[in-house]
Amino acid sequence: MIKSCATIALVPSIKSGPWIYWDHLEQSMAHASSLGFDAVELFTASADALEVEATQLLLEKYQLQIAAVGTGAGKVIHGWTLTDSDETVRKKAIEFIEKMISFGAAFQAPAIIGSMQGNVMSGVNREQALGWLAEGLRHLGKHAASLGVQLIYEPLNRYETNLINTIEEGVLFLKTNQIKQVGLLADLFHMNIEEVDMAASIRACAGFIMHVHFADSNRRPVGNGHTHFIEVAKALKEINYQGYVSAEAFPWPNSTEAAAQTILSFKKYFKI
Ligand code: LER
Ligand code: MN
Repeated sequence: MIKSCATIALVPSIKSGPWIYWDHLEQSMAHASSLGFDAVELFTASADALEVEATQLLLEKYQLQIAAVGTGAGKVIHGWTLTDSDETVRKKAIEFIEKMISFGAAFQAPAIIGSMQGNVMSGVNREQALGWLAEGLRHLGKHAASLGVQLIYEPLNRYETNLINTIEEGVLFLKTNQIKQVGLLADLFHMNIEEVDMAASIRACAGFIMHVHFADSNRRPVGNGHTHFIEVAKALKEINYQGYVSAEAFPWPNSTEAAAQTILSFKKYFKI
């Protein structure tokens, strides 16, 4: 069964980002729950930004799961990535993500590595950067597996990384480097920019897709752009995808309407 999810960002310094809810954890959870969402995806400043027990109580109160936790704050706040040319920075990135994996594991939720992958920096050759990425993912994948959770790697569009831009390249990278404990995130906004045929790519990556970011072509909530969701949903059902479609979209025109539009689209494409 494919499940619904909405993103909540609790990092004030990145206010312009593509997240449905902002600022207030409990209010956001209450609203998501009232609309019938199954889960929330959290984007926090650090692994200790939220108290585990208090968060657990909120999840019970609002009958929600945590679908995943984002690690991007390590880059947006501190500038750390897994492919920085400076070894001490790469170590900080690893430590930050390890803690986020442990935080997520308290809720049986996987961590996502998106912007923390970084870029091939000037002065670094591509093989070296991909080598650091492989090393980092292998190490972090083992940490996640030791805690009984998945680790999810997210290819991003060309304006956000020059490492890996399509999910098919992502599968090839994981296979070539024998990174067995890591799966992929199919972000439908990035895929709309990079893939030749979104549905065909989803079929080609069957077995690797562990999480989906649900946004339209312009990154507005699904239904406000021109992506062909009938085809996308058909492909996800065909590969027997059983995870979340998580709305990582701009809160357009505002959070409450964005959430309502998302659940409407979720029902339209996945509940038939
Ligand atoms: C960034 O564009 C993105 O899609 C996030 O999920 C990764 O941090
Ligand atoms: Mn994403």
